[in-house]
Amino acid sequence: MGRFHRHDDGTWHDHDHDGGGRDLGDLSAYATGTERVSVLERIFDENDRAAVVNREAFDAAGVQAVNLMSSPGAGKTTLLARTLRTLRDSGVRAGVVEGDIETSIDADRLAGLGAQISLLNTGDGFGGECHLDAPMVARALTRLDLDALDLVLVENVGNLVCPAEFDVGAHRRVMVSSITEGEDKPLKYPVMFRSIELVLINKIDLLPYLDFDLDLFRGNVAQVNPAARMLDISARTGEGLAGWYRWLTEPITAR
Ligand SMILES: Nc1nc2c(ncn2[C@@H]2O[C@H](COP(=O)(O)OP(=O)(O)O)[C@@H](O)[C@H]2O)c(=O)[nH]1
Ligand SMILES: [Mg+2]
Repeated sequence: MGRFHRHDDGTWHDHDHDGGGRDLGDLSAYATGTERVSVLERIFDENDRAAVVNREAFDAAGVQAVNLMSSPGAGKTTLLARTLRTLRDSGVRAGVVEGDIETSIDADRLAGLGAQISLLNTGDGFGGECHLDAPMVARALTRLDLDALDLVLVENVGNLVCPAEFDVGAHRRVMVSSITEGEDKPLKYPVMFRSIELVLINKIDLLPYLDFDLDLFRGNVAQVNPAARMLDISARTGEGLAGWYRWLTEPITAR
């Protein structure tokens, strides 16, 4: 599943080879015309069907699910660690699907914070995929007791391309973009920035040390996704996180 996937430039990519991936260009070496289209449609159909099943499982258990995406190192796990503590203190029962190609480093960092954690290593039987797909998340959900949860946070594999293209069955998508990554990323990765409803602009504590132009970045986000909400945060200091907790728990407290 999820072996071929679509890139922003319309080419396709094969990731069934020791995690490295192989560029297939327009796939003309494999198939042509309607045959090619049907292969790709089948892959996305299969993912989308599994995503619907995941969402139904969340809904049946009254769980709100959020897909958290970013490039590697933007601060997803740091943010999650802080978030899990706050959720625990406010009585929100949280679970995490922790997606990484290899290692349990992040899952270990999130242990002991009151949340159920289900680790998914895509290098472990999933071909080293650069993203989570819905069937993988379905597998991870078998290790969570959804009936005992209010919220599931999915930490996707760090990547600004692949995760945007796979619906994992979450209700909402959010990305962390740190100011060390530069202002141009919304323009370079528009599919990702278009796929989300909230951008957490992270590492704002580093602003005095960088030449990052916050207004330029915000303008670039708005250019590719005018509806996107943005929040300046520091997962390190906790600055700006009140807005994040409000966004995260709104659907739960509104019930
Ligand atoms: N200065 C600063 N560093 C941060 C912040 N958030 C994360 N980091 C650091 O960035 C690095 C990568 O963070 P991590 O949470 O592992 O990112 P992930 O790969 O997206 O999960 C770590 O060294 C964190 O301590 C922040 O808000 N400010
Ligand atoms: Mg991480």
